[in-house]
Amino acid sequence: MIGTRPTLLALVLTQSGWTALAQPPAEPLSLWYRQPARQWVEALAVGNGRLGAMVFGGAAQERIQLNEDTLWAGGPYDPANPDALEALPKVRELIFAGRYREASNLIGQKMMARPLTQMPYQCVGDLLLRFPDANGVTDYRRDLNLDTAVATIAYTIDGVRYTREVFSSALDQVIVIRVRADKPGKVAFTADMRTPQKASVTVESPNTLVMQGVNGGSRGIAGALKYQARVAVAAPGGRIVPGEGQIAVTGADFALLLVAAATSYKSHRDVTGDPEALTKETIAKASGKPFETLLKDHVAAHRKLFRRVTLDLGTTAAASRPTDERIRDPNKADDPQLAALYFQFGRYLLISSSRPGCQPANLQGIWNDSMNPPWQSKYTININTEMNYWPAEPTNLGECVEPLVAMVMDLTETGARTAKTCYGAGGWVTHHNTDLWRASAPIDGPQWGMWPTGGAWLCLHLWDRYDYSRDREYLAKVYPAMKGAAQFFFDTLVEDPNHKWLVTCPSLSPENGHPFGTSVCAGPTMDMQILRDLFTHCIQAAEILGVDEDFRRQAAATRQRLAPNQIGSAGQLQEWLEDWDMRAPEIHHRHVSHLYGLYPSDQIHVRTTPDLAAAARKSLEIRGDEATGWGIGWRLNLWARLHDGEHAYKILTMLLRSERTYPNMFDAHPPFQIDGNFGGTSGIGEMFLQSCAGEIELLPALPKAWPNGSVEGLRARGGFEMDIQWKDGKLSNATVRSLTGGFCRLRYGAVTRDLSLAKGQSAQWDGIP
Ligand code: FUC
Repeated sequence: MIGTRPTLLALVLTQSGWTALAQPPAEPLSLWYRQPARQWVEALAVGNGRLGAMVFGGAAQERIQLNEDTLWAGGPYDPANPDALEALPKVRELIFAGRYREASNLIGQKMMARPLTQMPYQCVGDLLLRFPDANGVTDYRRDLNLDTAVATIAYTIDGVRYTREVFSSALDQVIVIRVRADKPGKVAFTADMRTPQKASVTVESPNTLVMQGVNGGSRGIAGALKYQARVAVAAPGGRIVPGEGQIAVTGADFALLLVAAATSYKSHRDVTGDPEALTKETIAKASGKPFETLLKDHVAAHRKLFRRVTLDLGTTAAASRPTDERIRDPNKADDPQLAALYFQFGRYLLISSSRPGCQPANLQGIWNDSMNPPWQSKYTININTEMNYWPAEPTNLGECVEPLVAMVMDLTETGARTAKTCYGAGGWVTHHNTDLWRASAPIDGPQWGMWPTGGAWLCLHLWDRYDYSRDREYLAKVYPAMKGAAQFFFDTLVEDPNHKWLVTCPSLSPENGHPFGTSVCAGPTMDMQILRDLFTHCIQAAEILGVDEDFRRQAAATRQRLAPNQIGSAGQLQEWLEDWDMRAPEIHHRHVSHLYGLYPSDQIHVRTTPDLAAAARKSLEIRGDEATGWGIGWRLNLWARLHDGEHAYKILTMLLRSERTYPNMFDAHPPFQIDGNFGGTSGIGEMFLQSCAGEIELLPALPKAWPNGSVEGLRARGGFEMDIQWKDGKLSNATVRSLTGGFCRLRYGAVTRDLSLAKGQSAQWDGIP
């Protein structure tokens, strides 16, 4: 039930006397706190994929910070540098001559995007509710119920219990806020809005606040978007008094606020939308529904996705403490439920920031209170955007990948221009970042931006969508994008004069400098691994679709000539063509790009390529455990793939520290970056189930800390859904369901079981030979 709370109140002695202390929410999958948010990373995030809100929960003032996922700076633009093509042969010559710094300088002069950085994702502004007489608050609680996707604030003043609920409805496309009191006529506040955008706030009598504005320009790219946010206020039993830029509510039994927001963005090349018409229509539709219906529909739409997976790692007394205290506590061993909560929070965030029809989740999902957020809150595709989607397929949220797929389709257009302008090549290319406008040229500077393999990595997600769903019709739609990505590399791979391998050039191993004063090089290991996957998936897709025999042959022949994975003198997996690893200036670098082959790919696997897996392990040991939030997230997945449950668990506890997890459970790079949340969710999942190297492996990295538990609803490649239970550290039962009909091989330790299941059929297995 929503809005319930235990009636039992604890009492604490404060300076002002005994006061009631709020109890934990009834729903264990909740984040909760005994005080309002003082800073943004304490506020609670709600979102419907497109509209986001950060809810602060103050008693005297509620701040609801708003986002709309198409409100970015700038307008359609093409940053590809027309001087690049001419410089390309010289750049390659310098690299193959070992004159890396000179190559880097020439790239800096001739090949980088204009402008050199991309457009920032920006905030809409704040909705502020100011409440009179907020003194003497007792029994305060603020929570976010992950199962209903509703944030609730409740407190008592003078014997009156006040409650506020906030959610962002995917069905009705509005943020809904209800303010209630348990005595009639007690609801009173004023509502107004503020924004750092070029915008005005007016009142459309009698009950609607309207913010309208235009987005800003950035780096010489003019703003081209209009936007509007509308807040409609209803206050049954009370009075609504419109004022100058604000609306006052007095004497109401409850109040209902509906927030709509939209921009004129229609696509990366079309900005002719009508935000006024859109927001008016949305509000008109939603206003026709009573609160209970809005809530019921919202909860149903959320649960349809959220409830597909359950995870039980056991619950201890620690789980009843407020979330911020649990995160602050260095002893995580006593609190197994925190890991389960973190896992589900990642799923919650993906559902809330990446629904079909929206923009993909950016560096901050959709939550950002700034005009110029860290790294512009863009799509960084040399790890971060991909990591956002790592949990999507395995944790049964395949639909949430749709915005990423749509973005890749856009990039095939803009990336084809960049391929032609900068490389004289066919197909399409995207470097290490993109933005709302799908900019695809190299940015920031040679040592970060000169990496042509971003689009190819994104294609892994196109393939995975198929591999998990086995939806042939979908595959036919995305196959041309995969083929176009491959085409670019057919046209641009060059022979490395030393070994005669085919390599990318210029490129780099994201964003790690080698011993020669830059990161620019030829054929970094990661590129070779990504291209091996791309060509393999292209061949498989073409076979399934029965098309393009010549192309398949070309892909196979090119794959054959890529530089292989190599083991270096320290026993490590080499990051570069040459054995430079131990001489690189930052051996503890946060990126572990050459380990792509181990995770997310399965080219390197403990069973199928044990020597390379041992080398990958060595590389990981040399790199060390400490890193940024996402760096730790990646390491977690890697240790799970190495089947080292104890090390994976150690890394997870590092991620759950207050240094890497803010009080509101957002990941701390620092600063906030959402990829660590998603990498964490995916890594926890990998500890229970790995679907790779042609098998579905159960409990491959189960740590001693979780001797008993269960996980239900995880997905595996081939269209399978899995439930797994374990007891005393051993598999006790597993159920596999086939969603599409097909063959699978289950594995538990050394024992395997081959199964052929019809569509809809399920089977049980306890892992005993
Ligand atoms: C890459 C990383 C940084 C950061 C940025 C958004 O450049 O190296 O750590 O995550 O993306």
